Amino acid sequence: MAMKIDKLRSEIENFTFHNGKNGSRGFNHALIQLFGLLGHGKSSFINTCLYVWEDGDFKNWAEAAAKDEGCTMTRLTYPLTGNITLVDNRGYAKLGSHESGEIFAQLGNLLPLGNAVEWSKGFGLVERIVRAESKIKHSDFIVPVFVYSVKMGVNPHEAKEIKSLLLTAAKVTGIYPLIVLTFKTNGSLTDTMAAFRDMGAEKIFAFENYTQEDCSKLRGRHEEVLKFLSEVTEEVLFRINHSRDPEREMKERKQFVLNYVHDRDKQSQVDEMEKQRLRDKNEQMAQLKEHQEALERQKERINREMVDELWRKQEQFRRMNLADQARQEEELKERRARSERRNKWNRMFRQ
Ligand SMILES: Nc1nc2c(ncn2[C@@H]2O[C@H](COP(=O)(O)OP(=O)(O)OP(=O)(O)O)[C@@H](O)[C@H]2O)c(=O)[nH]1
Ligand SMILES: [Mg+2]
Repeated sequence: MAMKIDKLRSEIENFTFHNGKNGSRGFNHALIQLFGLLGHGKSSFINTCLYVWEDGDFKNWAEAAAKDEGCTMTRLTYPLTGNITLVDNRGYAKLGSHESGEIFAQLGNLLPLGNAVEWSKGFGLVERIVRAESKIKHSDFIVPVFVYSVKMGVNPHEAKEIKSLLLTAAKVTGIYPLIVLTFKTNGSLTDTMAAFRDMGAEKIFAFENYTQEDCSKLRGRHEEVLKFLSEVTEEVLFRINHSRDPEREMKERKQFVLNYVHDRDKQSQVDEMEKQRLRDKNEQMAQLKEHQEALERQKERINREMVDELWRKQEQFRRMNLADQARQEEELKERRARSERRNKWNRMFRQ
C-alpha cells in the first residue's frame, strides 16, 4: 500500500506545466484557490495538505481558528511544491452577490495575492482590478476549490445559491471547482455528497482535517489528501491541453468579472431604490396614521367639551328649577300666612 502513496507523491512532485501536450502555454504555477463559507475549514485543510506533504510534525501553518468561527482575513499563499501553491482566503459569512464579486475577481486571477480581503466593500472593486493589472502574474493558473463542512448540511435554498456560485466560478476559471468536504464524520456525508452531485459537481473529496487535537497520522487520510492533490495536477494538465488561447481566455474572464461586478452594482442600486421607495411609503403611512390619530383626538375632545357643556346647562337648569320651586314655596307660605292673618282678623271682628 505504501506503494500507492509513493506513486501519488511522485506524481505531485513531478508535476510541471511542461508536461502539457502543447507545452506550458505560458503557465508555470498552479494556485489552488480555496473559497467557501466562514469557518468551514479552509485554513485547516491547508494545514492538512502541508502536514501530509511535509510528513513532519503537525503545525498550524495557516492559523486555523481556535474556535469554530474561523478567522482568516487575508489571502495568503502556502507553497507546496515548486509549481503548486495553496491559497487561503477569508471565508464569507453568507452566500451573497456582494461578496462573490470579490471572489470571482480572485478566481479570475484579477487581484494580487497577499492582500487583505474586504468582502463588504464591493465598492471600488473595479478600481482595484485595474490597479492590480501590472502586479498579476499571468503565469499563475488558478484551480478553484470549494470547501464545505458536512456538519452544516445543505438545505435546498443553499443548494441553489451554491450551485450558481460554483457555475460562475467555473465560468471565471475555466474549471468546475473541486469540492472539498470537511468534518466528514460530523453529519450525513452521503446527503452532502448527493447534494453536491445534484449541483453538478463531479470531483468531490471528503476529509476529516488534521487538527492540533487530532493529528496522529492515518494512512487513509494521508492517501486521500495525496489523491486530491494529484487530481488537481491532472485537472490542470487537462485544462492546458484543451485551452486554445490562454491570453484571450484571460481577457474574456476579465470582461466577465467586470460585467458581473457592474451588473451587481446596478442591481444593488435598484435594490437601494426599491428600499428607499418602501421607506418613503412607510413614512407616508406613518404620517397619515398620525394625522388620523390627531383628528380622532380632536373629535374626542370636542365630544367631551359638548358633553361637559350639556351637563353644565342641565345643572344650571336644575338649579334654576330648584330656585323657582323655593320661591314658589316661599310665596305659597307667605300667601298662607297672609290669609291666616286675614282669617284671624275676620274672626276677631265677628266676635
Ligand atoms: N473535527 C474537525 N474539525 C475541523 C475540521 N476542519 C476544521 N476544523 C475546525 O474548525 C474550526 C474552523 O476551521 P478553520 O480552518 O479556521 O476554518 P476557515 O474556513 O479557515 O475559517 P475562515 O478563515 O474564517 O474562513 C477550527 O477550530 C478547526 O480546528 C474537520 O474536518 N474536522
Ligand atoms: Mg481560515
